[in-house]
Amino acid sequence: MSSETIESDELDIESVLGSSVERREDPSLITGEAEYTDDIQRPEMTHMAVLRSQHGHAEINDINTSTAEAMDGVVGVYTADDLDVPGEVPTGWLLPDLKTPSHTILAKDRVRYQGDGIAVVVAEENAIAHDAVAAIDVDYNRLDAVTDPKEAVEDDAPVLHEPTEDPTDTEDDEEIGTVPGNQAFDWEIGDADATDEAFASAAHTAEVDLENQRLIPNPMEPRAAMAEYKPGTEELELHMTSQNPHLHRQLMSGVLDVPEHKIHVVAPDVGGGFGNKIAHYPDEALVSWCAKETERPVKWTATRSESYLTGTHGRDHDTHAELAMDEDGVITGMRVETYASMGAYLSTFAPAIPTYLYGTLLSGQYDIPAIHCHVIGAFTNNAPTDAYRGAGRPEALYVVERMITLGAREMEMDPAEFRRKNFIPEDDFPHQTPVAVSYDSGDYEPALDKALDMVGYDDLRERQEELREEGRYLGIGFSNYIEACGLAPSELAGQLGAQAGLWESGLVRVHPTGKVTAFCGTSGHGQGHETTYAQIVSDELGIPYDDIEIVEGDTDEIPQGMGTYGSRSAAVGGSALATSSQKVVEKAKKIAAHLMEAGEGDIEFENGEFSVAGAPERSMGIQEIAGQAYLAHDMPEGIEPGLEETSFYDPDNFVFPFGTHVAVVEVDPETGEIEFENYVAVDDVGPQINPKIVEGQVHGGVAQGIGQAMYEGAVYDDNGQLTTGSMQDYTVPKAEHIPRMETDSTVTPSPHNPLGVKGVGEAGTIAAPQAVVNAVTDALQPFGVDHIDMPLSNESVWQAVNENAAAD
Ligand code: MCN
Repeated sequence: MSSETIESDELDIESVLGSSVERREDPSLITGEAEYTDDIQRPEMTHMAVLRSQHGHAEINDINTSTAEAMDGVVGVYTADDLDVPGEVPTGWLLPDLKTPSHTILAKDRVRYQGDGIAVVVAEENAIAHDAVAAIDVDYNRLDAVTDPKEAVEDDAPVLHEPTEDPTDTEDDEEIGTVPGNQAFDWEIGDADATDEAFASAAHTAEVDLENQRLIPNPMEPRAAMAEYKPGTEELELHMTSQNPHLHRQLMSGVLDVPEHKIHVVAPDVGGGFGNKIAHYPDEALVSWCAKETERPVKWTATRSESYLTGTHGRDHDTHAELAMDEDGVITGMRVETYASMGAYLSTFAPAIPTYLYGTLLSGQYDIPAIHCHVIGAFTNNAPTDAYRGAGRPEALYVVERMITLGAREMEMDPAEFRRKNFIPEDDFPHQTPVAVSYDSGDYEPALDKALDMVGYDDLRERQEELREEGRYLGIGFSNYIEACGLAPSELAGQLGAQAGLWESGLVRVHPTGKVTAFCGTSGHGQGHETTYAQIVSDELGIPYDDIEIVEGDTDEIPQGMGTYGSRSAAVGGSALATSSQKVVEKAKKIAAHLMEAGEGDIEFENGEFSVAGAPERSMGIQEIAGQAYLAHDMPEGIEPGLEETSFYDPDNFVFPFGTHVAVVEVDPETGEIEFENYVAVDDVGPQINPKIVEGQVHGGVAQGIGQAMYEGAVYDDNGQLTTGSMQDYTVPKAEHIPRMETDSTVTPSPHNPLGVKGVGEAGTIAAPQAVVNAVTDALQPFGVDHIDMPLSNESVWQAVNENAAAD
C-alpha cells in the first residue's frame, strides 16, 4: 500500500497527523542549498589530515616528521608526544567485567588496526596537509595480527592489549583473576540450567553455525569536523557530522577538559549516518585540539578511504545456535553462543551492542520458555565496531529467524505455520521474555496473514512444486522480526551500564505572532524530522503546519538532548514535543478562561480553538492567545507572561515494532544467481505520523538489509589489511540490486508514549537479511542446502549447491 504525498497547503488540521505531507527538508537538500560540514568556510581556516597506520598491528620505533614540517604551507605537525589532551577516547557503556584498554587520541608506541592515527598535519590547504602526511616517515616493527573474534581469544593468538585484573573480583576474593588480553568481556543472559533441561528433554533439535559478517557503513557524506577556538572567551565551536551533538559535547568536554558550557557543537546538514556518526572518534578531538593549539579554524573531512578504514564498522559475529522442540514442534528452548569482534579498541557504545541490544531480543516473536545466550567480546586487529543500522538487533533476529526456519525444516512443517504455532499469543501482552525485556504490545498473526495474502502464498507453494519439476528453483523466505527501539528509558539503561540518560528534551515556543519554533534534542540526518515533528506539534496545538519550524542539532539553541539513533526520535523526541505542546495548551487554556471570563473547567479545546462549553460563539484561537500572553496586559493571577514550555520525556519502556517480511527469489543452481521475484514488507510501527516517510524508511532499510544478505562484507587479510577499502571492492547496493517492494502495515499502538508510535528507522535492515537467506535456502532445499553465510555471492551459492549432492 503506497500513499501519495500531499503538499502542505492541502493539509487539514484534523488529519495533519497521519498525512503523507511532502518532506519539507528536501528542496534545500536536492537543490544544493544544504550546508554540510565540509561546505563551511572561515577566514584563516586551515585543514587537517591524519597519518594512519598502514599496518594492522605494529610497534612504532620512530616517527620522522622533519620533511613534512619543512613543507611550504604546513602550519604544524603533531604526534602523540605533542598532544597534551588530558582524556582518551571514551567508552560510554560499561559491562560488569569489561576491559577498557587505553585508547589515546593518537597511537603512541603501537598501532592496532590499519587506520589507527599516528600523526596529524595542519596546513593552509587540504592538499598540502595530505602531501605532508605522505612525507612523514614511520619506522614500524610489524607484529602478527588476528582479525577473527573466535581466534582472538585462543591462547596462541597475537595479543592486542595486556591482561588485566578481573574487575568483578574484589579484595575478599581469594585470588584476583585476570581477563585475558584480547577478551573484552564474557557476558551471558537467560537461564542456562533451564535451557539445558529443555535440550535434555527435547524431541527434536536444530542447530547452525553462522557468521554475521562485518559491515562498513557508507553514508553519503563522510565524517567531517570544523573547529574554531576563541582564546578571548575560551570557547570551542565545533561543527561536525554528528547524530548526537549534545553527547559529543559532553564527551568532548571530558576528553579535552574544557567545560561543557564552553563548547558549542553544531550538526549542520548531515548526509546520513546509519549509526556511523554516534561514536566519539579521535578525529574530532584532534581537530579541536589543533584549533586550540594553532588558534586558527581547522577543518577535517575524511576521504572515502579513511571512512572505510576508520569509521566504526558493524556486526562481525560468529555464532553457534541451537533450538529445542517437543514432538509437536512447540519450541522449548534456544541456546546461543557468540563471539563478537570489538575491533582494536572499544568504541563509545560498542559494549552494549552484542550484549543488551542482542541477547535481549533472542525470543523474537516467539513464546520460548528457556533461552540462554553467551557472548564473548574480543579485541581484534580491525577497525572498532559500534552501532550500524539496527545495532545488535539485526544480529539477534538473523539468529532467531534462521533457527526458526531450520526448526520448521526439522519438523517438516510449513515455515509460516511453524511460526504461527510458536507466536506469543495476542492476549499475552505485556509479555515477559526469558531474556530480560518485557514486550509492551504485539499482535503477530495479522501481519503474517497480510504478508501471506500479499505474496499469494498458497499459489506460490504450488508454483514452487511445478517449477521444481522443470528444474527451476523458487524460494520463499520469511522474516518475522521484532525490535526494541525508542532507546530510553534512562533508569533501565542505567541498570544495564549506560553512562548517560536516554530521555529526550523538547521545547515548544509559541511566538507573539502565533508562529511556533519547536526545538528537540534529537538530531535528524535524513529521517525527515522537520516534517514529522511539525506534524506532531501542529496536531497538538491546532496551529497550521506551515506556521511551525523545527530546530535540531545545535547545543546552544536546544537545552539538552540525547540524539538520533536506536529509532528513538519519533517515540522519545516526538513525545517530548507532544508533551511540551500539551503544557502550552494547558497554559493557554488558563489565559483563555481568564480573557473570556469563564471557569477553566468550562473551556474546551479543539483544533486550535478555545471555546466556552455550551457557548461556542465565545472562542479564541491559540495564536491570538499567544499574542495576549506576551502582551501580558491582562494575565490570570500567578501565570507568567510568555507561551513556551519544555519537557524532558523519559518513557517506562522501549517500544517493540514488529512485522513480517517475505522475500521471493529464484535461484539458478548452475550459476548461483539469485533473482528477486517479489519482496513484501508488512510493518507495525504503531500509528504512522507520515506514512510516506515510514515507507521511505522501510525501503531504505530493506535496501541495506539486502545489501548485507547479498553484497556487502568487510574482508581483512591475515595481516589486518582491509582488502575491501573502497567502493570498487565493497559493493554498496545500488538501485538495480533492489527488487520491487510492496509495503503495508498493521497498527498496534505502544502503550508507552502519548503518540502510541514505535520506531521505523531500522525495521527494514533488521528484517531483510534473513528473509533473503531463508528464501535462498528454501529454493535450494532439494539440494540439501540448510545454510549459506552472507553475503550470498553467486560463488557461495554455487558452492553450497555443489557441496550438497542431494539434488533429486
Ligand atoms: N515515523 C513516523 N511514524 C512512526 C514512526 C516514525 O512517521 N510511527 C517517522 C519519524 O517521525 C521520523 C522517521 O519516521 O521522521 C524515522 O523515525 P524513527 O523510527 O523514530 O527513527 P529516528 O528518526 O530516530 O532515526 C534513526 C534511525 C536509525 S537508528 C538509523 S541507523 C537510520 C534511520 O533512522 N539512519 C538513517 N534512517 C535513516 N534514514 C536516512 N535517510 N539516513 C540515515 O542515516
